[in-house]
Parts: sequence; structure tokens; C-alpha cells
Amino acid sequence: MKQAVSCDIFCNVIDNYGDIGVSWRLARQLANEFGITVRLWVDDMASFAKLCPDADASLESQRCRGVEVRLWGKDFTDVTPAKLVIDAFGCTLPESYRAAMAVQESVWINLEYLSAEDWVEGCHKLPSPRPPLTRYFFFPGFTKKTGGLLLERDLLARRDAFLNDPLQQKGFWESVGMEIPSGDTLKISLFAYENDALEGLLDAWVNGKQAVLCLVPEGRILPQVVKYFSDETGRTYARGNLELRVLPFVEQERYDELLWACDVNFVRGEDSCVRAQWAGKPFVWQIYPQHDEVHWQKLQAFLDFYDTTLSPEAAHAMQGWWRVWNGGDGDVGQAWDAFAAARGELDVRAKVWGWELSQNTLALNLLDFIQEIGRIRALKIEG
Ligand code: TRH
Repeated sequence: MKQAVSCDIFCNVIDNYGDIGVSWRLARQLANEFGITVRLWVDDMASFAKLCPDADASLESQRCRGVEVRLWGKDFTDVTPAKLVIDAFGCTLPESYRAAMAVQESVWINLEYLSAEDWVEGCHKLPSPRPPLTRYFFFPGFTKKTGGLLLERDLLARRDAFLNDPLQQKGFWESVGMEIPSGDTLKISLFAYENDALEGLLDAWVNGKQAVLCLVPEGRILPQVVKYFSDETGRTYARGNLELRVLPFVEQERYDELLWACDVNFVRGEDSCVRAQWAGKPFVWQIYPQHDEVHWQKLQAFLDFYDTTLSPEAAHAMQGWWRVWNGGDGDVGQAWDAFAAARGELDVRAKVWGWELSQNTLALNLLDFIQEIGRIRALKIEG
């Protein structure tokens, strides 16, 4: 395949870690799997350094994992644009840089947010004229008519190796200060925004029949956890049948291990939700809430896709619990119990779903599209 030689990815961090999470993942993949020279421009180095702790948040320019990471400051007059320019999630490129893109004849891609809604197929790859340039929409998604999802070439093999290797698993549990939990303990990772259903969920785990080990990476849900246990100092809590441990926020490449090691994963936003799908375990998605409530449509669109092959009971249990966890009506304890009872079927579904999605990967689709744009341009020039 003919490859773009250089690529600039621009990331404006709005809040949380999703924007930089996706941009950083794509940057690494283009650089390390496709040999592209990648510069990642980010306007918030501190957020980047959370995902990549060996980065120095005080530097304006540094190399990390084969990528040149640059602070997106104000002055762009001396920067020569790359041949491929990606603005993540519609961020606005500097004016002088855009003018220089025209000279370089850069290909300009707007990488959009992920959604399972059906309008996505119609908008994927659409050109948006910005004379003298054209900006193309590129939508991640769940069907062949979308850009697919970010998936590293070796991720599923690494996951399977981890799941089949007790030594690797032991290493993971030791890294969080534990021995391998017993087989009948339900292991759960909990990455979430603030959530009104948390108290009811913790009650259900405390009073439930099965032992639950819940691992909570540091973040927005933590104050509620601390309040529940009325203890601000602890990192490990135990009550009834629940043991809960607070974990440090780990570097992005290590977050997958947490998902692989657990039986059920609570995820949020966009990137962790995709990673949970690659983990092949039942998961619960707390969607990023939007002011106009459109996130409900997004959530339902995903559920409608995912549920197609589930029995009516399992589909009902999954939909019920996901809605409650996202602030919808319903009894928290009952909704959780129904979801947990459907776990056997959800487990099988998660594995098949991940395998199906893995046939449609974003980086490959993106590079194919760049070639397509090149052909369209050549035709226009010849015509
Ligand atoms: O942080 P988020 O809530 O990001 C959100 C969404 O992307 C949302 O769509 C967007 O509009 C908003 O940000 C601005 O959730 P997300 O997308 O899962 O990103 C979290 C990233 O953090 C992801 O790349 C995984 C990573 N991560 C770690 O690297 N280490 C950790 O310990 C954990 C828990 C997560």
C-alpha cells in the first residue's frame, strides 16, 4: 500500500481524557504500525501526561513512543504542514497553518466522534469544501459503511495471551497489590462519571450472594465512593460481600489489562467503551451526557445494534441496567441483579461482537480513504 509520508493530528482537550485518548492511540498506531511520521499537537500537555506518564508536561516538544508530541500553542507561522492533516473532533486549525496546507496540498480529515446512529453511514467520507481546501468527514462506527474502530494489529492476540497465561494474570494482580482472586469472586472494573445509581449499586454488591471485587481507577466517581464508606483516607474498603479497591490512573497501554482481568467492565465516554468491546467481556457504558439529551439516542442506537442476537430476557436485562446506570428510571438493585443473571449469555455475545468488529479497523480504513482521495484528485486534475 502507498503510504502518506507525514501526518499532523490536532487535539483540543475539551474535558476528561477521551479526545486526547483517541488522538494519542491513533497517533501511536499510524507511527508504529504504518511507519508514518506523526506529530501530535495537543493544547493540554498535562492531560496527555496522564495517559503517557513518561511524558514531561512542561515541555513544548518531545518524542513519545515513536510520535513527536507538540504543545499546540499560538504561533504556527513557521510550521510546514504534513501531507495528511487530521483534526480530531472538529477542532479549529490555526489560520496560517490552513493557508500553508493549501501550498502543501495536504489531505484534510476531520475525525468525528463515535456513534452507532444510522445517519453516520450517510455522512462518513463526505467532503466539506473549505476553498481552496476540502475537508473530509471520517466517522468511526460499527458497520462496514463507517470508518470502523481503532484496533491495534496485535491487541486481540495480546489479550488472548493474557487470558491464557496465569503468570501474566498473576503479574497484573500483583501490580495492584493483590493475589489472584478466587474463581467465584465477581471481578468488576468501575470507570465512571458521577452517578446517582452508585449508592444503590454498592448496596446491591454489599448485600448480594456473590463476593464482588470492585476496582476503581482514580477519577470523578471517587468522591462518591469515599462518601459511601465514610472514609476519606482509605484505598481499600470492605463491607458485606464487597471488597473495593481504588487504583491509580494507569498509563493508557496498561488500562486494557484491567479490562481483561475483570469479568464485567464499567466504562464511559468513547475510548474506554471501545476498549471494553475489545476485551470481550460484558460491559456497561456510561455515555458522555449532552445538554440536549441526544446522548439517549446514541445509547439506544448502540443497544439496538448490540442486542440483535440476544434472547429477549438478556436484551431486556442489558437495556434495563444500562438505562438505570445512565440516570433512567428503575430500581437499581433489581436492574443490576437481572444484568448479572444474564452474564453467561452476555459473555458469549461480547466475544462474538468483538470478533465481528475486529474485521473493520479504523487506521486501515483511513489510509485506504486517503488513497481514494488521491485518486479523486488525480481524476480532477486529468479532467
Ligand atoms: O475521559 P472520558 O470521559 O472522555 C470523554 C469522551 O471521550 C467524550 O466522548 C468526550 O466528548 C469527552 O471526553 C470530552 O472517557 P474515554 O473516552 O473513555 O477516555 C478515557 C481515556 O483514559 C481512554 O483512552 C482510556 C484512558 N485511561 C487510562 O489511560 N488509564 C486509566 O486508568 C483509565 C481508567 C483510563
